[in-house]
Order: sequence, then C-alpha cells, then structure tokens
Amino acid sequence: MKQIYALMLMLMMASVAFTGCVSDDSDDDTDTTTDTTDTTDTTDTTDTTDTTDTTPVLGCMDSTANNFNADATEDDSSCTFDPVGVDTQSTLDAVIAAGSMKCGVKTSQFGMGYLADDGTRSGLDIEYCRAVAAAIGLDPDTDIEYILATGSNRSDLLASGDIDVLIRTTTWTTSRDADLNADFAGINFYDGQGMLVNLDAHPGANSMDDIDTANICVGIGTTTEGNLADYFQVNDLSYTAVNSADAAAAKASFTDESCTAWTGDMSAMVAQKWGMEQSNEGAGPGFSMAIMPELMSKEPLAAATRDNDDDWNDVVTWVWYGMLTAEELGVDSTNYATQNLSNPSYNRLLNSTLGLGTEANPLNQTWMQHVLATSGNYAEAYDRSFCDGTGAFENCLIDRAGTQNAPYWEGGLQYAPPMR
Ligand SMILES: N[C@@H](CCC(=O)N[C@@H](CS)C(=O)NCC(=O)O)C(=O)O
Repeated sequence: MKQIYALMLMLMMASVAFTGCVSDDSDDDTDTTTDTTDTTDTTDTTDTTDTTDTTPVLGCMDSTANNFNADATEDDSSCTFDPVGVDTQSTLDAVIAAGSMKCGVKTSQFGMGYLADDGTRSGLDIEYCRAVAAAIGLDPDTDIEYILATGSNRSDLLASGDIDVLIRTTTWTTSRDADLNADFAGINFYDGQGMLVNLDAHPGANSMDDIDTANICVGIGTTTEGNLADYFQVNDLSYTAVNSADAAAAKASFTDESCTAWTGDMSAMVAQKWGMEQSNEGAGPGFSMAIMPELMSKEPLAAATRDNDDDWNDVVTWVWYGMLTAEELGVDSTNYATQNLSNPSYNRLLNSTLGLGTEANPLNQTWMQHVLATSGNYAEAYDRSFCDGTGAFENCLIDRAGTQNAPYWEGGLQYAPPMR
C-alpha cells in the first residue's frame, strides 16, 4: 500500500535560527530559593549593651530555607533549599501508584502517532510510549491512557500533570528547554522542516524559490512557524501564513486551496501527502503535489517530562537508548530470551536495573526484556512504524537507510551512550 519516499535528511541543512513555540511558560516564579548570601546583615544596632557576654547561636537564618533556625543569631552558611521547581513526588512513583500511565500523543500522523478508524494506534511515538510502560512493569495493552496533545496545548498538558510524558513529534529547542516546564528525553526521530506544494497552483515548482508569495498553511504553537519566517526572510521570499489549529484544519485549508503550500516536519508532510493521495478512493485531492527538496530546519523530535523529575526522565531516556543498544548488540524481540548473559554487555542490557528507577520503585532487572517483548529494538519499531514491519524494511513510507535515523555505525545519528 505504501509508497516509497526518501526523506532526504542530511541534505541542505538550513543554517537558520530557530524560535520556540508559543510561550506558555509557567515556570518563571522560581529563583527565590537560591539566595543564600543575604545573611550577613546580622548587626543589631538597637541593643548594643548586652551583646558582649552572649554566646552566638549558630544556624541557618534564612526563613525560606528548609532548616531555618528562628533562634539563630549568627548564620553559619548551613541553609539548604529544595531545587528550583522540584516535584514532590517522582512521576514514576505516581504512575506506579495509579497503575496506569498517561501518554500525550498525536493521532494524525501515520508513522509517528496515528489513530486508525478501527481504533488501532501506530507509529514510532506509540512504540516508544508502549516501551516505557513495559519498562516500568505496566501492561502496554491495558495500562496506557492516550491523551491527544496538539501543537498548542502539549506543554500545558505536561505542566498540569494531565499527561505523564509527552511523546508527540516535539522538537527539542533551547527556549522550550529553558522556559517551559519540560525536560527533554530520548530523540526518537531526527527530522527537518519540509514544504508540501500544490503543483496545480505552482506549476513545475521544484524549489522554495518557486513558491514566493504563496499562502502557506502552518500549525499554531509549532517550531514550524518561526522556521518558516526565518527561512523566507533569509532567502528574500514572502508568504502569507494560513494559521492552522491542528493537522485537520491545515489539511482542510490545503485541500480547499485556501493555502497552496503546507509546511511542517518532513515526516508529517510525507505522511500527509501519502494520505491525501489515497483519499477519495485513490483519486486524491484533485491536484498534484510535490515536496520541495529543501530542509528548512533541524527538528530532533524528543520525548519530554516535567522539569526536575529526574528519575522519571532517566527512565524515559534510557528506554530509548536501550532499544538502540539492543539493535547494536543484535538483540531483538525474537532472541532477547536466549542471549548469553555471561557476556557482561548483554547482562547489563537484559538483566540489570543500572540504577534506574526511584528508591520506592526501582526498575525490574529484566526491564529491557519487557521493552523488547513489547516494541522490539529500534530497527523493529521503525520497520513496524514506517515500513511493512516484516524486518526487511520494505515498502517504507520513509526509508531509514542513508538518513539521520540510521544507526551511527551506518553513518546516521542514532547513537546510545554506554549502558553500564
Ligand atoms: N516538531 C514541530 C512541529 C510538530 C507539529 O505539531 N506539527 C503540526 C503540523 S500541522 C502537527 O503535526 N499538528 C498536528 C496536530 O496538532 O494535530 C514542533 O515540535 O513544534
């Protein structure tokens, strides 16, 4: 069914600056807890007569500190503070207590996060979500609550606790890391921004230069908005943005030709083009389409957890690295149970917590075996998400070989730090 498109990653990486998404930062009321220096002003000018024979009481004199001593007369630099924005409970412990995990995903993008008419979910984000659930001892089939996260509400859902983890084609950027209540975890797909063009409206278009002055559909709250503005400015092109609340709105505008080009992550543009070509019983949208060769940005798509939720963030991160490491060691869903565990590398991967988890809920030693039983290694998850899933990487919507998502030993960027 699927058609083959090469993703052309690593070509023409645009040297443009990025902007983050719509700022819904809720993390600005913080750095009040670091002020340990204002304790020197202990001079009591009203009572100079009875100080000579008073032994100073040493202690922490900062009333905002955890160990504030109201009786102290001399600060001894012992004040301790909670880390800024600290979560009182690890999300891992909360998820285990609840017995289910809320995963923020998208439903519109075949290959990453897709909900079929029959209720089946698929894609690399879904594989990742299921793998995390398996790693922490949940049943991926029954114990995951999928929550739709859109481009514009995803960080609010995460900050408010409506989701435990966001795995939804979210680009890791500086300002998101710094300003949103989010920490990034495993990069499950290296992407870049692409442009899908209506060729009837732009006959013969084969480069971005050919769509100067176009109406371009772009998702609200995405990195896409800023990259588009930067790229067109730097290349002395102009456009009119048709702002779209979500993929469905953008698709509606593109198919009714309110916009004659649509920009987003290349993986999304490839999937949308394919989907539209299948629509109307294969007749398509009524015009021909092409994806322009330029990549406008770097879009490393990463999972995210809340700030200062380190044990949970570690688990989410290392589930991904575990899937990559398994691929590197030749371990997959079919052979993980028969590996020689006297080989230390295999033992560490398949039979060790490596310190992951919380004090209350350390991971089970066989956590990676559960991950492999559920989603397989990275190659298997990729094959199932983008290709036929036969293990041969055939009929892929997006080829893996030769792209940034190839493993590092084949020249790609997918690389796991040592698991030891
Ligand atoms: N990776 C980019 C873009 C991701 C994104 O949300 N793209 C839009 C393109 S229209 C999308 O997929 N929207 C779908 C939706 O919100 O349902 C980001 O993190 O901002």
